[in-house]
Amino acid sequence: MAILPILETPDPRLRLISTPVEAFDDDLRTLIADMLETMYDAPGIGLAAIQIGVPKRVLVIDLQEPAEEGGEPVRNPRVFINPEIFDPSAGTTLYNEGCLSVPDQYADVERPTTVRARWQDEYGAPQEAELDGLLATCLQHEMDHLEGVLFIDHLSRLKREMVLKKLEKARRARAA
Ligand code: GNR
Ligand code: NI
Repeated sequence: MAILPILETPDPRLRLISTPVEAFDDDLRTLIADMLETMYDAPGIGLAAIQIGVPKRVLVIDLQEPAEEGGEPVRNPRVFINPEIFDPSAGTTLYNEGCLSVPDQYADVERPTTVRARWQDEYGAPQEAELDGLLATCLQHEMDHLEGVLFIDHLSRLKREMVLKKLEKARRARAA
């Protein structure tokens, strides 16, 4: 297992369209283990393979919600291979999103509240579920990465440029 560097915007690799997984082999399971370790280390609640430079349709998500109020977070890693979403709800939810590839910047993004999703697990077995809450939001954010889309692309041009300017300012402050 390895913690890998996370690509940050404007790295052009974040704009690639990821290709479907065909081989459910040990290399895939190593990639998943590395993605989970990198996500927990960041820390983040989701990661797409392209964020570590691998243009494959592989996502990991762990919302790490405490089992009880004030309790320790309990790990619940979820793996989505070749995911698809359909039947988005008409109702939408605003969530203040962030992205490990746009570090420390947050903005409200509106997305369907619930979606149905189909995907494969790490052994290739098909899965299907209706998702809601933060899991629905996060899966939609991660699926955007598979198409080379970042959450800032959902903002108005003015808001996107404000976020990118703040990111540059934070980077300059760190370098100084
Ligand atoms: O850690 C993350 N938090 C988050 C918060 C709201 C909506 C989406 C996310 S995903 C993000 C990690 C990441 O960049 N995944 O691609
Ligand atoms: Ni992201």
